[in-house]
Amino acid sequence: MLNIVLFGPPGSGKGTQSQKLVEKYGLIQLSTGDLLRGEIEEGTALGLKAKSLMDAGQLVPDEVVIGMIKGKLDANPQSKGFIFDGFPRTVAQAEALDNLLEERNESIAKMLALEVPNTELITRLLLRGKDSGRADDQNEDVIKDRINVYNSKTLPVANYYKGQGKYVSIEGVGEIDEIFTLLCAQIDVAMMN
Ligand code: B4P
Repeated sequence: MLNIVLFGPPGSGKGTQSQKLVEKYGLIQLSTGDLLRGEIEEGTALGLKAKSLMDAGQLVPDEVVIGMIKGKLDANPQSKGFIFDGFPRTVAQAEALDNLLEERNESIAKMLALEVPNTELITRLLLRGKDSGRADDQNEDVIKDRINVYNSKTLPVANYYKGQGKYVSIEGVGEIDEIFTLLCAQIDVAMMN
């Protein structure tokens, strides 16, 4: 099984690249953002609780997203591996993920971290906001709040994986296919180990 964490600030291309990686490698994408938006669409109690936090650019509580990931791991025991997209976003989530994988005799192979400057992130998200209907992409202040939350709560997750020797920085500005090639090169190496 090959398990990859695709990491980066909001708008760095995690969702975009995950879809291409799924197609090429047959891995399962676990995007906590997509899972939460699914709950909102279905009008579940969890979705209702998550919506106000997401619209304001804040993180949903750790136990909620950890529970969702556990459910998906349990539901896909035969998977070739997972791409964790937008998860973990806190050190507590990273620790919980390690525990969940350890219980299954699995581990994270690499964290691939997309590096994109803030100005580019804001431009991309405002552009997506024009037709995505996502409230969190439509207001520049909310986007800036999301970047601030990323810097304070999520960036420490990079150090967590650096400590395990699993962190790899990837240039996230450029053509989508060029960035995809950089990611694939890292995944191909991980698959050989
Ligand atoms: P997410 O759904 O994870 O949203 P995101 O980080 O904003 O998106 P992503 O980074 O995947 O977007 P992409 O670059 O692909 O999270 C939304 C919210 O959910 C969070 O704020 C939080 O409230 C909650 N949440 C999710 N996970 C959580 C967790 N684990 N814990 C707690 N709360 C959680 O795309 C951005 C745009 O850029 C697209 O329009 C794309 O076309 C464009 N783009 C991509 N690559 C490009 C390139 N190379 N050049 C130009 N444009 C590009």
